[in-house]
Amino acid sequence: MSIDLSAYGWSGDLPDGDGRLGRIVRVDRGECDVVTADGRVRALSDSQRSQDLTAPVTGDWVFLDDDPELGLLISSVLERSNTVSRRDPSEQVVEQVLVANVDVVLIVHGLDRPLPPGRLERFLVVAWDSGAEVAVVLTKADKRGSPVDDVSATVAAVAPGVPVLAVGLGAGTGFGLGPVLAMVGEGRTVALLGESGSGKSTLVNALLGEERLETGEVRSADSRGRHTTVSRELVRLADGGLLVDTPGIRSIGIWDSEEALDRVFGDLEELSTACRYSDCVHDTEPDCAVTAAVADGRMDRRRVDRYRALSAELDEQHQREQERERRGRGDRRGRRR
Ligand SMILES: Nc1nc2c(ncn2[C@@H]2O[C@H](COP(=O)(O)OP(=O)(O)OP(=O)(O)O)[C@@H](O)[C@H]2O)c(=O)[nH]1
Ligand SMILES: [Mg+2]
Ligand SMILES: [Zn+2]
Repeated sequence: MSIDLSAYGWSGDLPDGDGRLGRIVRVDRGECDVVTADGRVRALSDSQRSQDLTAPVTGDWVFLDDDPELGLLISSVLERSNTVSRRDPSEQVVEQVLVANVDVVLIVHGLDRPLPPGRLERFLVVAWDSGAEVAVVLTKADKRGSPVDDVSATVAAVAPGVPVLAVGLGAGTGFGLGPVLAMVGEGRTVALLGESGSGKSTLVNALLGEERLETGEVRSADSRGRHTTVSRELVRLADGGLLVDTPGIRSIGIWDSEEALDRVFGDLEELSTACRYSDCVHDTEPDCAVTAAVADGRMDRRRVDRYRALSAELDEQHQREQERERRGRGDRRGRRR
C-alpha cells in the first residue's frame, strides 16, 4: 500500500534526512502510530530517546529508523510550524505540547452546561498563542431550549471576531456541519479542544460520516463528561481534512503566551495605556485607568481579576524557568570541578 503524504498535510519536497518520513497520528505510552508512504506503522517513541530530544506528539512529522533489535524508532522530530501548548498539569512548571503543526483550533463547548467566561478566555489564550485560526463550536444546539443566542453573545463579548458555529448532532438530527467542514478544508490540520462531554468525538464522527471514535454519555445531573477519549488522535476525512480529537480538559493552564493574553484582553490593554505607570498592575496604583473604568462601570471587575490572575500565572512560569536555568548553570559548574 502506498500513501501520498500530501494527503496528511505534507507540502513541498521530501526532506533530506535519514530514514522514512511519517506523520504521527496517535501517541500512547511510549509508542506512536505513524502514517508513512508505505502505510501505517507502530514505532517506539520515547523510551529509547534522550530526555533532551523533542518528545514526539500527535501531528508531528518524524523520521523513522529501523533498529535491528528494537524495531521501528522515531529518530528525529522535524521542526514544527507551530504547537498548541499548555502548562503541564503536573506539579512541575513545564510546557506540554498537545498537538503540533496545526492550522485551526476549534474550541468545542456543549450547550448543555454553562460557559464561564474565564474558561473561554483560557482556551482562547492557548488557541491564539498557537498562531492557528480559531473558531468556537457550540454543540448540542438540537437540544430543547439550548441557549445558542446567549452563549454566542458571551463568546462575541470575550472573543470579538472569532467565528461561532453551532451544530446539532443529536439522534435524528445533524445540522450546522457545513460551516465546520468549510473551516477544516483540504489538507488542513484541525485540533479540537474542550471539556469532557462537550462532544468533540461526536463532531469528528459526524464529519467522518461513521462512528469511528468512541463517545460517552454525560452525567445527567450536571452534564459532566466521563473522559471517554484518552489519547490525541489524528483522523483523515474523505475530502481531505485532518482532525485531531483530544481528551477533555476542564481548565487549561496557559503557557508562555503574553501576546495572546494581551489579545484576549485587548480592551484592558488599551485602557492601561492611560495608567500613570507603564508597569501598572491595576491594583492599588494611583491614577490607574483600569480601576477608574471599573469604578464607573465601563469595565467588569471580574474580568480585570481574571486578567491579573492569568498574568500572575505567566510571571510565575518565567520566575520558575529562571530559577531552573540558574540551578542548571550551577550543576554544570559543579560537574566540571
Ligand atoms: N443532543 C446532542 N448530543 C450530543 C451532541 N454532541 C455530542 N452529544 C452527546 O454528548 C455526549 C458526549 O459526547 P462525546 O463526543 O463523547 O464528548 P467528548 O467531548 O468527546 O468527551 P471526552 O472524550 O470525554 O473528552 C454523548 O452522549 C454525545 O452523544 C449534539 O450535538 N447533540
Ligand atoms: Mg471524546
Ligand atoms: Zn492601571
